[in-house]
Amino acid sequence: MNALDIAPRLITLEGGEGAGKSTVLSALAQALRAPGYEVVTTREPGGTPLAERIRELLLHPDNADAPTADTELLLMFASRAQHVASVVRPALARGAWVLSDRFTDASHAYQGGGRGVDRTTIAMLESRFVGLQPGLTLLLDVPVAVGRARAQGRASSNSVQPDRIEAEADGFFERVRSAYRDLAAAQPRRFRMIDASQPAERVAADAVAALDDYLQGLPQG
Ligand code: Z5A
Repeated sequence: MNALDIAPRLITLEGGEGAGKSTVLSALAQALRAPGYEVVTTREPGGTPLAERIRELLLHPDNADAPTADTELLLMFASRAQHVASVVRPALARGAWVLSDRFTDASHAYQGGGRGVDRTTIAMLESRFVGLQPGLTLLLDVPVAVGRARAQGRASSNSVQPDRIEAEADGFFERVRSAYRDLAAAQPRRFRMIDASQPAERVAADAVAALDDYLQGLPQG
């Protein structure tokens, strides 16, 4: 299996439902743009027109022919392969920073931890179709009940139904959270864990402080 190339300018945000990734992504983008860096903000599943269509297939709430765990995994990686080839790699190649709302760690947490897909299969797909690892990953950690209550609050104020994955039971999200925390513990140089149960401004401030700390540790140039 090929080793993953570490991309110092690729920063990813991870966490459970309602962790507040969207708010933090804007704060990080602003912090990086202030000194004049080019920043590309993107997300997974999605990030290109084709990958966004795969996202719709993945999240559609119609469970009559719901994807199996293997189909879900392969669709996540199909979306990611397209995203990496058409957005992430070209941006990194021209020297831009890429901020992605979720990346491969989400497959380790949701399909690995949540669905029980074996980690060797996920690692093989990551090596073959991604080949890249972020330099920094911020894990927004929040108790499942808190994150779900936020997501439900937003859904009811926008009158939208939960998508297929949001409709999973609490036990699924507890396994996802635990898998994320295990990933962070296993790779302490790449991961910074942020307490996302705090008020949104505090979470954003902690995330920007973690970014500053990361930038200080990078070689100049
Ligand atoms: N998925 C997967 O299974 N495998 C993969 O490989 C990948 C993804 C890449 C879609 O992802 C689904 O795909 C997701 C994982 C799976 N399934 N689930 N669940 P997504 O990232 O698009 O979906 P999401 O995690 O459901 O997004 P989200 O709930 O929108 O999370 P968020 O971006 O972290 O939250 P937010 O939009 O910033 O905030 C949610 C609400 O909470 C909103 O009303 C905010 O105003 C409020 N909020 C945010 N922060 C706070 C604080 N600190 N206090 C109070 N209220 C807050």
